[in-house]
Amino acid sequence: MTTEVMHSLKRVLAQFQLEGRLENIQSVTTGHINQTFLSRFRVNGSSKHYIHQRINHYVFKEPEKVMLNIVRVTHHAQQKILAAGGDPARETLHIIPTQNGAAFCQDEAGNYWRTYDFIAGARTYDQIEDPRLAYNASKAFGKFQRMLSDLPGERLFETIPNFHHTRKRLADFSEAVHKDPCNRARLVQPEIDFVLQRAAQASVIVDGLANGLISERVTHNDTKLNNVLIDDETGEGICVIDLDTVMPGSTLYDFGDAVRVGASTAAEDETNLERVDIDLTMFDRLACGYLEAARDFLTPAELDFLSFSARLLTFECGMRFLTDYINGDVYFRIHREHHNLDRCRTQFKMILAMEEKADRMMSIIEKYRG
Ligand code: ADP
Ligand code: GN1
Ligand code: MG
Repeated sequence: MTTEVMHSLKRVLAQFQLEGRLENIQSVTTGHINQTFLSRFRVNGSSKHYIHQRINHYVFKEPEKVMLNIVRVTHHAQQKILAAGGDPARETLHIIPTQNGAAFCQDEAGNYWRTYDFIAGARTYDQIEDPRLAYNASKAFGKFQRMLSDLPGERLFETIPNFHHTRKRLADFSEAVHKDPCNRARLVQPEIDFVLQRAAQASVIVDGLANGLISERVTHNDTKLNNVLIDDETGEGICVIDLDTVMPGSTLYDFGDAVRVGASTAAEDETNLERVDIDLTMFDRLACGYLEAARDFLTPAELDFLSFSARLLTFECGMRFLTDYINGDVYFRIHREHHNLDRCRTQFKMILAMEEKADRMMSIIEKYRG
């Protein structure tokens, strides 16, 4: 971190109600969207940590609305956790207010910042290999949906409009191919064809939501397993984090996206595609954990589409990576050349594997749907 960045970070931190004397700040590098920092303060001889995040203003055009949603969602979660005899300090995010009592502040360049208490004794895993942890992480998402199923008040803001509107994502993709601003479309014709062959799938869940077959609910919408903090000692999924996209959606988005990442045998950006497959043991654990928490509030239509949702969300994400590659990598943070194309290819390889194992995935859902 340069001294200049450090100085501006210190000015940002001074805007929040933090206890003690700052000892250290470091960057947390997981995640493709926000910028996250971990700070350590000295308070009466012991250490206290905080998480500071610069909200990605390109992705979240209205950060105020993001924070209004998060305030409501965490407040509701705190009450539910207390009522259930849990520990709200570990089981949901806690926003640290600014000196003026606001949930966020702006720096001199106009960037938006927020601070959370750091939840200690737990960590996130970019790739989960232990089936028990996959079960626990998936169950945490089910419990999260349940906790928010009676969120009072108005509909939450859509922090990214049409975030999982797969048909609109397909339209954005077609537009990118048509405009081809970086002359990259010629490099990805097989991937473009792959999308076009599956274009009809893009309408399944959006049409279901529009005609009432599938219920709209408050969902997380970004359920990579690394958005669950796993307790270091018990291995339980204690807290669902990364709440920027909590908004009206479908439970199918959350389950499908958790499978996309959690049941893959390889990293999202693996370049050796032979390593990429769907691990049915992991899929079994994800389905079991999620359904244990969510089975009794899901409708038969939602249960019917669970297996398909994994394919659809993988398709949508692969198409988004491809669109961003064609557009010149303007959305997802990349760490090497062609990174978004590598990510796209793993998603498409996962789809082929899921298409091949569709019947077995269906039987696993049947086993747990009750
Ligand atoms: P992104 O949107 O970039 O994925 P996240 O909100 O998921 O950002 O945060 C990035 C990482 O920071 C997480 O994977 C987790 O390891 C860590 N983290 C975030 N919030 C907390 C918290 N309150 N306590 C502990 N660790 C956290
Ligand atoms: C982004 O923020 P992060 O890294 O958890 C993206 C998700 C994608 C994911 C792919 C707001 O998630 O939608 O599925 O990358 N988040 C946003 O890895 O676009
Ligand atoms: Mg995250």
